[in-house]
Amino acid sequence: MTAFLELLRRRSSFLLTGHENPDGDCVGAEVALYHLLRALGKTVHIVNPDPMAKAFDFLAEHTPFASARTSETLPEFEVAVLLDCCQLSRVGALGKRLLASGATIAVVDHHVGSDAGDGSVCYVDPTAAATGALVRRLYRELDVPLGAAAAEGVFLSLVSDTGWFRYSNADEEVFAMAGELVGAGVDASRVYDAIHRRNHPDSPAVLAETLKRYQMLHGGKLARVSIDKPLLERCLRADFDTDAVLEPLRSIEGVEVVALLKERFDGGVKCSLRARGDVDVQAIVARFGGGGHKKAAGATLAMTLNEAEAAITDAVGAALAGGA
Ligand SMILES: [Mn+2]
Repeated sequence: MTAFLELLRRRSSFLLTGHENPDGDCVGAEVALYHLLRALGKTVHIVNPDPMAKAFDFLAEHTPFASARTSETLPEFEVAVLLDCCQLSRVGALGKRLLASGATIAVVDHHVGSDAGDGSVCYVDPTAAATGALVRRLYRELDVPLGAAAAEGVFLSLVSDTGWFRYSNADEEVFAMAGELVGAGVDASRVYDAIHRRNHPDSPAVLAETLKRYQMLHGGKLARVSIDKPLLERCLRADFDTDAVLEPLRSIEGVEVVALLKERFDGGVKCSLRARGDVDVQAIVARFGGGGHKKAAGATLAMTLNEAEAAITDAVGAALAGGA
């Protein structure tokens, strides 16, 4: 943290970015760091590889967001900060532009192994529940008061990565921060409604169709669902967050691992694993070049959907047997 704080103090212009299809932790942490840097008198821009998802558009009320897809030129910056990821390859086509800029690459992240990524200055803590929690700690170190917009950002980070405080990473720091953030004016139910209660009219039908395809494997310990390209197209048309299928599967008694496999339009299969109990899904995806956390991890597999189903099922089976 010390080296990262030093970087914030010494440099004057920053570009904040995160992984493709930025999730709530990523954009929430960006918002919080944006307002911290502004409070320190710095020049700062948020430029993400992709446009903001509709679910998070309420953040734009107080914080400007740009997308690299629509920005021909990047603003001037001395430091690029990757949030909630650590590799330029995760930032899509923007990664090459950041590298070519010659700017210092910094990383703020809570994924396992992120200090070995592309950052020359890293603030990484895999024990933190969310990247937004790390940014909150920076406010404290620098003695900068947390404003309303930043508080909403940190709150979004926490609820995104803890599943609204249900997962085992919802630790004492998370609950203490949540109380403090609500005290600072965050309207939790407004945030919930903004994210989860503005769904497309087709979303229940798409959820039903997706859930129809789940399979129970390994004696009921693995629940697996696959989304092929035609179904993925329907999901996209209904602006449907496919992660919504994880919870009903995770809720089945005896399930230890949930696997969501999505065929990608540009080839390969995106696999997301969630664990309940002791299985380390980060170790499972590591052998496929993926990453994440012990209980939530993902990888992109250069395989057909059928091949990926078999490979993931085998790997989860080995982990369940204690051979991960
Ligand atoms: Mn995260």
